Order: sequence, then C-alpha cells, then structure tokens
Amino acid sequence: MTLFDELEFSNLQLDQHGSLAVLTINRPKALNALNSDTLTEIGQVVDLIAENADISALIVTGAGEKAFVAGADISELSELNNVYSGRELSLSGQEVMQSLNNLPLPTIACIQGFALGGGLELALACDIRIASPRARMGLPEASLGVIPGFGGTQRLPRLIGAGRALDMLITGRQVDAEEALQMGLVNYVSDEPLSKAREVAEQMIRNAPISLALIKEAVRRGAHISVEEGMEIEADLFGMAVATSDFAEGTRAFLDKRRPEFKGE
Ligand code: DAK
Repeated sequence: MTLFDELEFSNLQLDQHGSLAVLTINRPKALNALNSDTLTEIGQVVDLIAENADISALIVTGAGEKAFVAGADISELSELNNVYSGRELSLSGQEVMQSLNNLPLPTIACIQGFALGGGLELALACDIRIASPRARMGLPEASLGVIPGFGGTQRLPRLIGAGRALDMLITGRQVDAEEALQMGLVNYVSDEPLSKAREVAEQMIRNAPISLALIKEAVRRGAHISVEEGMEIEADLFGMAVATSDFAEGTRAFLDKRRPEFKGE
C-alpha cells in the first residue's frame, strides 16, 4: 500500500518507490501531448507532493519509449482563437509549471523520445534533465504560428544562454541528446534514463532535505538579481540552515565518522 494507491488519474500515473514519487504522463495515442485535463492533473499531483512530507524527490517521465511529451495538444490548441483564451491557457499552464519548479524537493525529468514544445517546457520546469540517447528536444511553436506558452521563452535562455535559446526558438529545430548535453540542456545521457534518474534521486535525497529546499530557493531567488543581493539571500538562508537539527546531526556524524540520519528538522 502506498500513498497514491487510492488515487486515479485519466492521463497520468503516479507511483511511489520508498520516498521517491514517479509521475508518468500517459496519453500514448497523442504521444503524451498535454491537453488541459493533463495539465490540471499534473497540477493536482504537484500540490499533493508539496503537502506530503513522506515524498522526498519527484521524477517526471512519459509512458513508452517514443515520447516524453510531444508538446501541448495541438487539436486543443487549434481551437484557441482570441487573445483572452490564449492568455488564460498560458497563465494556467505557467502556474502548473511554476508550482512544479517551486517544489522544495528535487525534481528530475526523465526524457525518452520526443520532448517538444510544452513537453520540453515541462522538463525545463524540473531541476535537472536526464535523456536517453534517442531523445529529441525542441520548441517548434513558431512553426505552428504561436510562441511557447508554458515558460519556454523564459527558462530556456536562463538555462543555456540567450544565443543558443534563440537559435532553438527561432529555427524550431530539434536537438539530439548529445547536443543537448553539450549545451547544458540535459545533465546526463543514459541508455537507462529511468534507472539513472532513480540513482541520481537517491544520491540527492541522502542529503539534508532542508538544505535541498534552501539551495533551490537560493538559486531561484538569485537568478534575476545582482550578485550582491543574491549574497544577502544566501546569508539569510545559510542562517536558517545552521539553525536546523539536521545541521547539528550532519556535522556530528562527520566528526563521529558515520552516516548522518537527517530528519528534515
Ligand atoms: N498534439 C496532439 N496530438 C499529437 C501531438 C500533439 N502535440 N503529437 C503527436 N500527436 C499524435 C499524432 O497526431 C498521431 O495521432 P494519430 O494520427 O495516430 O491519431 C499520434 O500522436 C502519433 O504521432 P505521429 O503519427 O505524428 O508520429 P510520428 O512518429 O510520425 O512523428 C512527432 C512524431 C513527434 C515528430 C510528430 O508527432 C510531431 O511532430 N508532433 C507534434 C510536435 C509538436 O509540434 N508539438 C507541439 C509543439 S508546440 C500556448 C501554450 C502552450 C503552447 C503554445 C501556446 N498558449 C497558451 C498560447 C505550446 C505549444 C507546443 O507545445
């Protein structure tokens, strides 16, 4: 019996392995494309995980080997025809991606196959990305007459630099796993991306959970301000870290030459 056994979703699956949650987008007939119901369900899962102290990391992946997520659902997108409905959809999708991005625990996108448009934006909302050698990533929105609406124009340049991001955005070209690794779009390439994601998640969650939350907060808040202002934030958060009992445990364990037992306190 796991925390998620009672829950049912139409477009995704949520599994628990110890303290690790795995969210699998599952719409094989549309290569896992994100329609509004799927986005709503992702938002529900993120809220659930944010409230659940027993979960310490989240892996996001797509069902099957062909696609992580092949973008926003084009049949649904094609019905958008005015500024207000487009803006509303964009804001609600952005809210889901932001809440994923703001989770205090580590999040890993495990990309097999296509991660296009909204699919790449979903992966960009995670902390790190792990791709299979056959993964292909791109933001082809301009070829459909739109622009990325779930954070792609903002997150991609911050991750890989404006020049590389503009190349991908304006050409709409797909990059393969090797190029994505070279440009820092993905962190690891592995023949077994899900096993690799679990391995990296295990490595992350051996560390003190409050430290992980504070690191994520420091990086997120520091991204758009001066180094001096960022240092202030870092000092504040450092102060919070040293006041935790996990800090006392971590330092004591080092001196005792044993593994620390962190409690998230
Ligand atoms: N939406 C809906 N259905 C999709 C889909 C998608 N994004 N991608 C694939 N499918 C469906 C196909 O229609 C096909 O359905 P059937 O014909 O079998 O019924 C099935 O999945 C299998 O796809 P293919 O037959 O095309 O498979 P192939 O191997 O030949 O090609 C492919 C794989 C990934 C290269 C191809 O499917 C493809 O190009 N897919 C579309 C990729 C794409 O352009 N995605 C959209 C990116 S743009 C916004 C908010 C968000 C966004 C924009 C605005 N606002 C709020 C304004 C985001 C936009 C995007 O994501």
